Amino acid sequence: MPFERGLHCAVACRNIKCNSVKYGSWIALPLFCLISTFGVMRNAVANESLAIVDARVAAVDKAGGDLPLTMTIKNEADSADALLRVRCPVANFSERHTVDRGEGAPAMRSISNIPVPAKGTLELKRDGYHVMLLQLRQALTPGETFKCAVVFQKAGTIETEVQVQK
Ligand SMILES: [Cu+2]
Repeated sequence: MPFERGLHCAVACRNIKCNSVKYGSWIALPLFCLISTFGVMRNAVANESLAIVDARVAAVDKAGGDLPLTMTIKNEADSADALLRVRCPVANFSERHTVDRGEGAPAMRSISNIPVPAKGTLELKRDGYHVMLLQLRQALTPGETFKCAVVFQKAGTIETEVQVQK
Protein backbone atom coordinates (compact mmCIF):
# COMPACT_ATOMS: atom_id res chain seq x y z
CA MET A 1 0.00 0.00 0.00
CA PRO A 2 2.68 2.59 0.87
CA PHE A 3 4.51 1.64 -2.29
CA GLU A 4 1.31 2.05 -4.29
CA ARG A 5 0.76 5.53 -2.90
CA GLY A 6 4.29 6.50 -3.84
CA LEU A 7 3.69 5.13 -7.29
CA HIS A 8 0.44 7.08 -7.75
CA CYS A 9 2.27 10.18 -6.73
CA ALA A 10 5.05 9.53 -9.24
CA VAL A 11 2.47 9.04 -12.00
CA ALA A 12 0.69 12.28 -11.02
CA CYS A 13 4.02 14.10 -11.18
CA ARG A 14 4.65 12.90 -14.69
CA ASN A 15 1.17 13.85 -15.89
CA ILE A 16 1.34 17.31 -14.48
CA LYS A 17 4.83 17.77 -15.83
CA CYS A 18 3.56 16.90 -19.30
CA ASN A 19 0.48 19.11 -19.22
CA SER A 20 1.70 22.10 -17.27
CA VAL A 21 2.88 25.25 -18.96
CA LYS A 22 4.23 26.71 -15.73
CA TYR A 23 7.93 26.24 -15.34
CA GLY A 24 7.88 26.37 -11.52
CA SER A 25 5.67 23.31 -11.07
CA TRP A 26 8.19 21.18 -12.98
CA ILE A 27 10.48 21.40 -10.03
CA ALA A 28 8.06 21.88 -7.14
CA LEU A 29 5.84 18.87 -7.85
CA PRO A 30 8.51 16.20 -8.25
CA LEU A 31 10.12 17.58 -5.09
CA PHE A 32 6.80 17.39 -3.23
CA CYS A 33 6.29 13.83 -4.45
CA LEU A 34 9.77 12.83 -3.38
CA ILE A 35 9.20 14.18 0.11
CA SER A 36 5.74 12.61 0.48
CA THR A 37 7.02 9.24 -0.79
CA PHE A 38 9.72 9.23 1.86
CA GLY A 39 7.13 10.24 4.45
CA VAL A 40 4.99 7.22 3.51
CA MET A 41 8.03 4.93 3.70
CA ARG A 42 8.82 6.14 7.19
CA ASN A 43 5.23 5.36 8.25
CA ALA A 44 5.55 1.85 6.87
CA VAL A 45 8.64 1.27 8.99
CA ALA A 46 6.82 2.49 12.10
CA ASN A 47 4.02 -0.02 11.41
CA GLU A 48 6.40 -2.96 11.47
CA SER A 49 6.29 -3.03 15.26
CA LEU A 50 2.66 -4.20 15.08
CA ALA A 51 1.49 -7.16 13.01
CA ILE A 52 -1.75 -9.06 12.48
CA VAL A 53 -1.66 -12.79 11.84
CA ASP A 54 -4.21 -15.53 11.46
CA ALA A 55 -7.31 -13.38 10.83
CA ARG A 56 -10.32 -15.62 10.31
CA VAL A 57 -14.11 -15.95 10.29
CA ALA A 58 -16.42 -18.94 10.15
CA ALA A 59 -18.28 -19.72 6.93
CA VAL A 60 -21.90 -18.56 6.65
CA ASP A 61 -24.45 -19.64 4.07
CA LYS A 62 -26.44 -16.41 3.81
CA ALA A 63 -26.06 -12.64 3.99
CA GLY A 64 -27.62 -10.37 6.61
CA GLY A 65 -26.28 -11.84 9.86
CA ASP A 66 -23.45 -10.92 12.26
CA LEU A 67 -20.14 -12.75 12.46
CA PRO A 68 -17.20 -12.66 14.91
CA LEU A 69 -13.83 -11.88 13.30
CA THR A 70 -10.81 -13.19 15.22
CA MET A 71 -7.10 -12.57 14.77
CA THR A 72 -3.80 -12.43 16.63
CA ILE A 73 -2.20 -9.02 17.14
CA LYS A 74 1.54 -8.91 17.86
CA ASN A 75 2.74 -5.62 19.27
CA GLU A 76 6.50 -5.31 19.59
CA ALA A 77 6.36 -1.61 20.40
CA ASP A 78 7.31 -0.29 23.85
CA SER A 79 3.93 1.40 24.20
CA ALA A 80 0.39 0.05 24.33
CA ASP A 81 -1.90 0.57 21.37
CA ALA A 82 -5.63 0.26 20.72
CA LEU A 83 -7.70 -1.24 17.93
CA LEU A 84 -10.14 1.51 16.94
CA ARG A 85 -12.01 0.29 13.84
CA VAL A 86 -12.18 -2.43 11.24
CA ARG A 87 -13.51 -2.03 7.71
CA CYS A 88 -14.31 -5.13 5.66
CA PRO A 89 -16.00 -5.13 2.25
CA VAL A 90 -18.19 -8.11 3.22
CA ALA A 91 -20.04 -6.33 6.06
CA ASN A 92 -21.97 -3.06 6.39
CA PHE A 93 -20.64 -2.27 9.89
CA SER A 94 -18.36 -3.61 12.55
CA GLU A 95 -18.05 -3.27 16.34
CA ARG A 96 -15.42 -4.05 18.95
CA HIS A 97 -16.76 -6.56 21.48
CA THR A 98 -15.77 -7.90 24.84
CA VAL A 99 -17.46 -10.74 26.73
CA ASP A 100 -18.82 -10.14 30.22
CA ARG A 101 -19.03 -13.01 32.66
CA GLY A 102 -21.39 -12.30 35.52
CA GLU A 103 -24.21 -14.18 37.19
CA GLY A 104 -25.80 -15.64 34.09
CA ALA A 105 -24.52 -16.75 30.72
CA PRO A 106 -21.56 -14.85 29.21
CA ALA A 107 -22.75 -11.86 27.18
CA MET A 108 -21.09 -9.78 24.45
CA ARG A 109 -20.86 -6.04 24.88
CA SER A 110 -19.81 -3.33 22.42
CA ILE A 111 -16.76 -1.27 23.47
CA SER A 112 -15.13 1.80 21.92
CA ASN A 113 -11.72 0.16 21.38
CA ILE A 114 -9.76 -3.00 22.10
CA PRO A 115 -6.64 -2.37 24.23
CA VAL A 116 -3.42 -3.89 22.83
CA PRO A 117 -0.66 -4.36 25.43
CA ALA A 118 2.91 -3.14 24.87
CA LYS A 119 5.44 -5.84 24.00
CA GLY A 120 2.71 -8.45 23.90
CA THR A 121 0.46 -10.66 21.84
CA LEU A 122 -3.30 -10.29 21.97
CA GLU A 123 -5.48 -13.06 20.68
CA LEU A 124 -8.95 -11.96 19.63
CA LYS A 125 -11.48 -14.76 20.09
CA ARG A 126 -15.19 -15.38 20.31
CA ASP A 127 -15.22 -15.66 24.10
CA GLY A 128 -13.00 -12.62 24.69
CA TYR A 129 -12.12 -9.45 22.83
CA HIS A 130 -13.12 -9.73 19.20
CA VAL A 131 -14.40 -7.76 16.23
CA MET A 132 -18.02 -8.30 15.23
CA LEU A 133 -18.93 -7.91 11.59
CA LEU A 134 -22.52 -6.67 11.36
CA GLN A 135 -25.03 -7.06 8.51
CA LEU A 136 -23.02 -9.32 6.25
CA ARG A 137 -23.44 -8.41 2.61
CA GLN A 138 -22.84 -11.89 1.27
CA ALA A 139 -22.49 -15.57 2.10
CA LEU A 140 -18.93 -16.74 2.88
CA THR A 141 -17.68 -20.13 1.75
CA PRO A 142 -14.77 -22.05 3.32
CA GLY A 143 -11.44 -21.33 1.63
CA GLU A 144 -12.51 -17.88 0.48
CA THR A 145 -10.46 -14.84 1.58
CA PHE A 146 -11.15 -11.11 1.81
CA LYS A 147 -9.16 -8.09 2.94
CA CYS A 148 -9.96 -5.82 5.87
CA ALA A 149 -8.42 -2.54 7.00
CA VAL A 150 -7.70 -2.55 10.73
CA VAL A 151 -7.13 0.88 12.28
CA PHE A 152 -4.93 1.27 15.37
CA GLN A 153 -4.48 4.40 17.43
CA LYS A 154 -0.68 4.44 17.09
CA ALA A 155 0.26 1.95 14.38
CA GLY A 156 -2.26 3.42 11.92
CA THR A 157 -4.11 1.37 9.32
CA ILE A 158 -2.98 -2.19 8.64
CA GLU A 159 -4.54 -4.25 5.89
CA THR A 160 -4.96 -7.93 6.64
CA GLU A 161 -6.26 -10.92 4.72
CA VAL A 162 -9.07 -12.85 6.39
CA GLN A 163 -9.55 -16.59 5.83
CA VAL A 164 -13.04 -18.10 5.76
CA GLN A 165 -13.03 -21.37 7.68
CA LYS A 166 -15.39 -24.33 7.92
CU1 LIG B 1 -19.43 -10.21 19.36
